[in-house]
Amino acid sequence: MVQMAAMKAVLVAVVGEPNAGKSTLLNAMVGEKVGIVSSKPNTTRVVVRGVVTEGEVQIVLMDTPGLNTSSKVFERRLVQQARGALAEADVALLVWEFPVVRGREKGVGKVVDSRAGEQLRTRVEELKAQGARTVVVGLSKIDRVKDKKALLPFLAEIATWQKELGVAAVVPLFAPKGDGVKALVGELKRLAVAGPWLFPAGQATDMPLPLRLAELTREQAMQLLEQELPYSVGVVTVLIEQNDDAPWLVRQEVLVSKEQHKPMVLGAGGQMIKQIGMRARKEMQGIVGAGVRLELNVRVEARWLEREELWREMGY
Ligand SMILES: Nc1nc2c(ncn2[C@@H]2O[C@H](COP(=O)(O)OP(=O)(O)OP(=O)(O)O)[C@@H](O)[C@H]2O)c(=O)[nH]1
Ligand SMILES: [Mg+2]
Repeated sequence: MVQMAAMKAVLVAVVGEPNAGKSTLLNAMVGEKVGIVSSKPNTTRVVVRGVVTEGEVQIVLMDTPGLNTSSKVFERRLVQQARGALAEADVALLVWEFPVVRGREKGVGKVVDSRAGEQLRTRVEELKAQGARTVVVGLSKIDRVKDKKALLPFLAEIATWQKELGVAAVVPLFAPKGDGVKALVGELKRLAVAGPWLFPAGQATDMPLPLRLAELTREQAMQLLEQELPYSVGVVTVLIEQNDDAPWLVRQEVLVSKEQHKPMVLGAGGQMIKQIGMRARKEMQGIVGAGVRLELNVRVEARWLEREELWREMGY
């Protein structure tokens, strides 16, 4: 038991461009799938909190939708959410995909973009202007830089302005493999201040279970569906029946905004929805620690992306 008086905490907003690797990093730090991940940008739609408790320190991470501007009502809402998390946080963790460019000579492959330092500085300045106090930079996808020595001039360049801009640490990461994750947790722990924990030790997230399970289905839809379809899909959990000695029953509705999208989500002979369901069910079992029977119904809900009451139903 940690004595109340010894407790420390830090509230961290995880921010960055769409597809930078924020949710992957959050999951790696928490050690459990909290946020969903796909290779398509704008996967995260809701501020997801993940909790890391180590020793006397609790780090609360708020995963945010990628910060980009958009005129669409729904996407504007995502930008607002990310800004809100930033204002609330003690630390902004900027997940920044390390820029690589194709080498000029044949066969050189990808090399560090020489403008990387300048680009990062601009990004940090933007964050400060948006109200970030302390910034920690996670250099994500560092596995794409084959020759790590090529990073040295970049790191030397950022060292010249790092202090002045309030950047507490810069940590190279390959989150899917876990590289750099411990170091990053260590840096965030150093920024914690005396104060009570927000969550009991052992709790990984405060996401309500229906939303968490809906997100797992949406993750598979994001990964398996092509083109514009993933973005028009919403998932609502309508029933969770917890059973002691039988599989749990989870019933969900998969919403699409157009009639012609429905057969695409179902797939030929129902193959697509079956795939989505099978994969989501596996993930769900890992989280609830019991067998799950998953029922999915595809429903056309015209323009759900523009209807706030439906976002609320989904937990956004
Ligand atoms: N090669 C490589 N890929 C990564 C790394 N981290 C994440 N990815 C991949 O990058 C893609 C995007 O990852 P996400 O974690 O969903 O990115 P995000 O920043 O949360 O994206 P949004 O929620 O859309 O803003 C996925 O395909 C990940 O598997 C990394 O360190 N190296
Ligand atoms: Mg994400």
